[in-house]
Amino acid sequence: MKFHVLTLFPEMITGALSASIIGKAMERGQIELEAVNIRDYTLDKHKKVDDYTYGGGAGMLMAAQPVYDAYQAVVCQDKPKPRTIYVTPQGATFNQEMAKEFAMEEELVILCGHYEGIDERVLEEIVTDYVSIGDYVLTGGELPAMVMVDAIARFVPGVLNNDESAMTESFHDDLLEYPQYTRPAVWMGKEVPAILLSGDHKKVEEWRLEQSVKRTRERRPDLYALYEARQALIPKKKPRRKKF
Ligand code: 6GU
Repeated sequence: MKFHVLTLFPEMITGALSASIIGKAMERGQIELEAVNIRDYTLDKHKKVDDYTYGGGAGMLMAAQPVYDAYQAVVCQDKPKPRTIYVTPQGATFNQEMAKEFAMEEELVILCGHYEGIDERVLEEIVTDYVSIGDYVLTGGELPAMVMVDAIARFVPGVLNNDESAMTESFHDDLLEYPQYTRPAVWMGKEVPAILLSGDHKKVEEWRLEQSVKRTRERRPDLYALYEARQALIPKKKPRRKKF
């Protein structure tokens, strides 16, 4: 899968995403990441990409021309238009389902805004999806773009190893992860729950599900309500969970 990130700060994107699991996936050729500097496409002789807003008001706006030309440089004329995400607090809130859906695309363009935003006309022309990462305002779209690339790339086949993907796919829907422990068995006087040392796999699974349910109820009542509603619909089926 190929990501094209249109940004004024390409080094932010490539720097942060070349480490760890995503970096490894790029080395293996499972994902490609191209950060395109919108400034390289301005026709302004001073390399300016922003301008004042019509109608007045504070702040500057990214002009349509450099954004459109950067977009044209990454899309193939003979292929259908790729899905193009504009990262904006005015978008729909990003979630795991959206990550999964975007991961089915062969190519994805992610547009990062700066200043007070981007001229509406170029957005109308190229954007297919308006996506936010939550209800707070950041100084630019780069961090949200990185968040999305990371979350989407995890769903590309081969990016995660077996252990990592088993952790996400094989448990029970809508529940948070249970608490986990590693050696030593006693740390600062605190003991690992005895059941985890018992070797009784059935008991361990029951304990983990119980802990997941308790944790979800306490920390994410919104998710817990979903879980309960789903359980009520499928009373006979063994509960399944997925990790967040
Ligand atoms: Cl996608 N962009 C900006 N600038 N701020 C945000 C955001 C996006 N999502 C949450 N806050």
